[in-house]
Amino acid sequence: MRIFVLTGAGISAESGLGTFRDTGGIWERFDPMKLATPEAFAADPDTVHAFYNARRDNLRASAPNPAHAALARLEAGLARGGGELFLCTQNIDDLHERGGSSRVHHMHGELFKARCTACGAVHHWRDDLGREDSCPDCGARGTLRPHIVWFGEIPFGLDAIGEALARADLFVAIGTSGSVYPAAGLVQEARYMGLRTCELNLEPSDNAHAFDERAYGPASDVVPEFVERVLREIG
Ligand code: BJW
Repeated sequence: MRIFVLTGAGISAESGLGTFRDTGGIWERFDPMKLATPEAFAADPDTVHAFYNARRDNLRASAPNPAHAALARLEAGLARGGGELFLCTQNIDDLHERGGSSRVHHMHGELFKARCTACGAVHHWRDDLGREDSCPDCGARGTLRPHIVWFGEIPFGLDAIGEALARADLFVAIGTSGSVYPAAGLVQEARYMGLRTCELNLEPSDNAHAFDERAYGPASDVVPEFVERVLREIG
């Protein structure tokens, strides 16, 4: 069996990382147009760096929850049976990796990476980032930006996503509101390709009608239940 899983901020909510659009979410407290666009970064890099430095602090202090661990068990279980898990996350955190997943496709980038706008090199970067920092590869100063996909930028690895969807049997969306494209359109692509579709979320998403199966509750409950059921089915 081949499963394509798309995760969103809801899977990391119980790890203490905020979601974006829930009540009290990140975009209720901060204006995304002033923080998560290339234009915002060009106009005021210090404010954008400060926002992501605070998010890095928060991520360093957080830990994976049972939903992340369950997806790692699913990856191992499917691989044992000759199947595959393609884990595609919109999240910029590293909680899937810390939860034990070995292959994670970060379509919106990674908070613990920085990219040089001069030479294009991507570097692991766990600490604060600012205009005083230099690129370890080319030495240019003030050219590093968060390795994150902002509004108006093209998500990473869309070809790999399309290929993985084309060879999957089941599409599962976990903890995502289904409001940011192109990720939000993947469930429809999956349907056109004939995949079964399943939503696991705290509550019905904007796309809930597009799913064949749905289970609602906190990710730390519904994801392990789903994974144990799949692992029993594949024996
Ligand atoms: C729980 C839970 C618990 C809570 N347990 N669940 C039509 C087509 C194509 C593009 C567009 C289009 N219309 C508009 C666009 C442009 C735009 C867009 O979609 N805008 C919308 C807002 C309308 N898209 C873009 O700009 C994208 N690029 C693009 O389109 O390029 C053009 C192109 C594409 C393809 C081919 C050719 C050209 C880029 C989007 C980049 C998104 N970036 C962000 C910020 C990242 C950096 C940062 O973190 O600061 O990514 S925005 C933010 O939203 C973040 C997330 O990854 C993304 C999705 O949010 P997510 O994960 O769904 O979170 P929430 O908060 O929305 O939902 C949480 C869910 O969890 C809820 O359902 C809760 O119920 C649930 N939940 N607690 C389980 N305990």
